[in-house]
Amino acid sequence: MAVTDTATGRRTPDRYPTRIADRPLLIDRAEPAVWSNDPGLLSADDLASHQRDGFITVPQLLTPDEVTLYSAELDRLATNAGVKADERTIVEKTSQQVRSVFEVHKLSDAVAKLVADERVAGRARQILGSDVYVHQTRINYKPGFGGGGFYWHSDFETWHAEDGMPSPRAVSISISLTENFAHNGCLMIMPGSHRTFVSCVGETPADHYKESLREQEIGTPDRESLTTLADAHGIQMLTGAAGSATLFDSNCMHGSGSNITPYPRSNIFVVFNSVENTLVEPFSAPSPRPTYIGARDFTPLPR
Ligand code: 6CS
Ligand code: FE
Repeated sequence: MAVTDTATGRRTPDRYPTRIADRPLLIDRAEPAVWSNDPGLLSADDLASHQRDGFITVPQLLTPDEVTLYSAELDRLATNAGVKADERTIVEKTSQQVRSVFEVHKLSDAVAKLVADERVAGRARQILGSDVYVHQTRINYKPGFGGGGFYWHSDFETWHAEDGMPSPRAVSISISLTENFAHNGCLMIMPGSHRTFVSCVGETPADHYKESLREQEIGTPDRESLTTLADAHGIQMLTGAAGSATLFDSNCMHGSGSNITPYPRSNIFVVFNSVENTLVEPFSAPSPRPTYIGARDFTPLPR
């Protein structure tokens, strides 16, 4: 199977078929997680653990003053009536609390500056071994007393099927702006799961992304595949102080629980894609998602 880019006529083979069969499949990943040994803020040990586990933790990425600055920005956006009414804002299923705001780097100059910061984009370039562009940014607020969880999934499975991302040569960074505890819905990752692509069952309905961003059902792995991966790799809880960060590979099996504590788990997520891995037509969806979820401006971030 392949997809043809209608703009260029370029045909791209589909090495990760998903949402096309009536039973799940486990496919060995062909590509590395780390694409260079370039020197930079990440040490050789950091790069080795990203290659092995699929993620790296950065205990302090932001200074306390920066945490204060970006937290104020998150509060401004969450309480801004225009932002709340914007199509890029997703509210919780069970309440009208803001769940996520997408394309936040276009809504906040401060976030745009952070995205391009060497501490953030530079680490992504080191891992991906190329120039990078922004595929997606979002704030996940996960408010106290009811912030919804995110069921197990591979981001790459969705970005491949619905956005047309050819290979898993993309990396996310989750920057914590509140303390991420085990009890308030921290990120959970199966270390090493990024080396296996789980092909999911169930065709992608047209225009289902809005609902999916509130509670994903299509593109979620079956329980047998999840059990196989959890038995093989275990589950690690990525806790950390405000200002800490986690870089994680696009194909990590990850999720997070709901938050019934009084303490919000608010993080900024930035997804960097390699300029060598730009989007083509969706591999398994009737049409691409809007560009505020899967960007189609492939302009590299300045070094
Ligand atoms: O579909 C997406 O692009 C978004 N959904 C999840 C559950 N994680 C990645 C991303 O934010
Ligand atoms: Fe995700």
